[in-house]
Amino acid sequence: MSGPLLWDVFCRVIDNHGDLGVCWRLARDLAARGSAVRLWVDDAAALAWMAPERAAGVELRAWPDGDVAVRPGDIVIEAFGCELPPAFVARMAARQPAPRWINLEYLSAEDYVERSHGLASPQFHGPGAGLTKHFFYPGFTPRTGGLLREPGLLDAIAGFDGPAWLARHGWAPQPGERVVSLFAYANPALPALLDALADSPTLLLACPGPLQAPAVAADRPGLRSVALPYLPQHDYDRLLWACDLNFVRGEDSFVRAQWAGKPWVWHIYPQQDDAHRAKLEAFMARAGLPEDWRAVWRGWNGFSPLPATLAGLTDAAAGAPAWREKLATQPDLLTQLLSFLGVSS
Ligand code: TRH
Repeated sequence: MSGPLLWDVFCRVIDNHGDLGVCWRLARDLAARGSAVRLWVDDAAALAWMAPERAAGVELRAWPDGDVAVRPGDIVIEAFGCELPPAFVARMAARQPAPRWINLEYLSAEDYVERSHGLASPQFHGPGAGLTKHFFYPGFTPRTGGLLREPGLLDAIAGFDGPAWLARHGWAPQPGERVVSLFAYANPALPALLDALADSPTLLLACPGPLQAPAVAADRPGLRSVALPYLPQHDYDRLLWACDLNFVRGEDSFVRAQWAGKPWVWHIYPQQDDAHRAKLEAFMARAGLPEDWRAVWRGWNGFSPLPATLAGLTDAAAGAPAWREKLATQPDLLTQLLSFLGVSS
C-alpha cells in the first residue's frame, strides 16, 4: 500500500462512553497522521459533547443496516469485537487487494494479552471467507500493542498551565485547596470517599454520572464540590492534567490519567462474577503500585473498606510520573499498529 490510507473504523456503543471514546481518539489520531477515516457508529449522540468540533479527515457514518455502496478502505478496524455488518464484510472479501482486518480489543494488564496479541483468525465460512482477521491488544508491556498516545502528547502536558486553565473555566481552587476530579460508576463507597477527601481542603470537580448529584449535595466542611458539564474529550484530558488527583473509570479515562502523570484512582468497569477483580489486581501488580495506593483502589472498587484517609495515597502515588515514563518508552498503539500492518499512514 502507498499514499494516504483509508481506514474504516466500526464502533458499537455497548454502554457508557468508552467504546466511542476510544474509537474517536483513534480516528482523530489517524487523521492527524495523514490518513482518511470513516467512523461507523450505531449511536453517535455522545459526539455532540465529546467532539463538538469534529476533526478534519474523519467522516462520520451511521452504522449500516443493510448493504452500502462503498468500497471498503485499506484497513478495517472492528472495535471491541463489535461484529461487522455482513454486507460490508462481503464487500471486503470482494475487494482487490483485500483490506486488512483488525479486531481492536479491550485493554487489560492480564497475562493472556501477551499470548493473544497479534493472533490471526482465518475466515473459512460466511461472507468474509478467505479473509484473515487479526486480534490487536492494547497493553502495558512490549509484547502488547501499547496505548494510544498521539504525537507530542507528553510535551503538551509538560507545557500546560493547569492553574490558568482551571481559572479560565471558573474552577480555580481557593488558596490551599487541592483539586480532585471525579468520574466514576455508582459507588456505595462515595460517602467514605467524601469523608476522606474532607480531611484536607479540597475542591471536587464532579463529572456527569451517577455520583455527580450526591457528591455535589454532600455537605462537609473542607470539601467544596462543583458539578461539571460533559467536556469535549480534548478538555477532559486537560482537566486530568490540571488536577492533583483524578478518579477515573473504564478504559479511556484510565489511560489518560496515566499520561497525565498525576495520582489517580481507577474505578474498574464491573463485570459478572467479579472478573474485574483479577483485572484490577493484574494492573496493580504490573504497575508495581505501593500498598497504600492499592488499598485505596481496592476500597474504591468495593473489595475492602476504603482507608479513612488519603494521606498514604498521596505519598504512594508520587510514583505516577515514573510509571508514565516507563509507559512512554513503548511505541504508542498507532505506531505499533502501522508497523504490525507493514504500512505508514
Ligand atoms: O464511560 P466509560 O465507563 O466506558 C466504559 C469502558 O470503556 C469499559 O471498559 C467498557 O467496557 C464500557 O465503557 C462499555 O469510561 P471511559 O472508558 O473512560 O470512557 C469515557 C470517555 O468519555 C473517554 O473517552 C473520556 C470521555 N469524556 C469526555 O470526553 N468528557 C467528559 O466530560 C467525560 C467525563 C468523559
